[in-house]
Amino acid sequence: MDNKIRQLFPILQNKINNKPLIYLDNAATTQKPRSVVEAIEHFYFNDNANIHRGIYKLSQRATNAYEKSRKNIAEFINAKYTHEIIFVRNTTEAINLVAQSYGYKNFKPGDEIIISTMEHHSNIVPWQLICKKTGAKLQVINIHENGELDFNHYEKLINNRTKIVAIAHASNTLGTVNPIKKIIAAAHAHNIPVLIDGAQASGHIQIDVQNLDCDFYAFSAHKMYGPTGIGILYGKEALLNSMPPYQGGGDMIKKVTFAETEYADLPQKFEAGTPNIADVVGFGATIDFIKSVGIDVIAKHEKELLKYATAAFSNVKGLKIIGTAPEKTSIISFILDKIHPHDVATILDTEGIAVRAGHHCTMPLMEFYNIPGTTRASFGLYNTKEEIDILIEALTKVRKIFSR
Ligand code: C6P
Repeated sequence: MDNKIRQLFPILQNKINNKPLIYLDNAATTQKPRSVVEAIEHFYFNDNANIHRGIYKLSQRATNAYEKSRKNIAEFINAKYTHEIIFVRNTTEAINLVAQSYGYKNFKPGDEIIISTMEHHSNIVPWQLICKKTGAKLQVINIHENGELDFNHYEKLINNRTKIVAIAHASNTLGTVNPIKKIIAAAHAHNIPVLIDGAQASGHIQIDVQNLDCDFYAFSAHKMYGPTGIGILYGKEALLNSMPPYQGGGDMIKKVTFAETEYADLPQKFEAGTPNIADVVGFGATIDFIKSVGIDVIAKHEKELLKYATAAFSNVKGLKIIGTAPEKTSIISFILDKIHPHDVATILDTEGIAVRAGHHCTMPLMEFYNIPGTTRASFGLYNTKEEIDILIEALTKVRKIFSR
């Protein structure tokens, strides 16, 4: 990846603690290119009005910009219909929507929901909430020590009580990319729908929802160079049509009387209230940005960084990588001797290096590995091998400080 890409991200010119910023926390959120920020600014300066309501020109312009983004995203993930894209705040809200709407309608006491040991809390807690309401229960797929899913165990868990499978495309802590096509096919053989948590895949891997044949797919714009506060839930038309809205309000109705309400068609049925219009527009610009670079180019660059970093990390004494599955995204979690991950991250910060430390919202996974947390470096399209070299040097420094 050339330097031109880095120049598109003004924040990367920053100094932190008098050192050039080395941003390696892309799994938490990515930085934003100028084009995305400018698209949001342009919207507020030129097109801002509420959508779907106005008779006047400006409101029509705002509506067009909003709906254009939906179309852009639908095409990007190869959805069959644009109205299969529901705008939500983030991946978390998308999963809550499915749990509260699909789950509330379909789950009965004794029913089962399959998730896995490596899930983010956002793909655990929403299911626990609906389990409490409906009497359904969670079944958890085991993983192997290297962070790969135990597919045999998954197949054993599927039975006639299984009502949904909800699984991460890629793990935010381990980097493991799950064989979701196989997972989906196995569930569909029993007519069980599958939700994919795509938070760590979108922006890194080409997503084709029709090819995957997933029933639901969720992701957040902010993890793919887009704005915070906006994400999508993709759902197959028939499933979304069968589900009740889980929030009521303006813009999701056809007719309201005090006796009853007739809901709007998709996608409005699930978009109650004034949405995050400007960030939807920014999300559209994000897709344009990714397309202009090329998702394959991004994937190739990140693969190279992962390979380079994995080799470099194995030369650091006392460092153990947590998560060594053969298929990974550009995420490396590690422990360094007995040094607490927070101490590692704090010292790295003094060198201008931003990494995340802790349980990464995967506490059950930490329990599986019997560790309190890890330090995590996660790479994006603007990261370089030189930055990895500086990280390695800094880790050696951390070890020295703690060996005194
Ligand atoms: N993981 C991380 O540092 P939201 O916050 O809704 O945009 O994304 C939630 C989420 C869901 N699933 C996975 C696999 C994720 O990684 C995340 C977010 C961030 O790892 C913040 S905790």
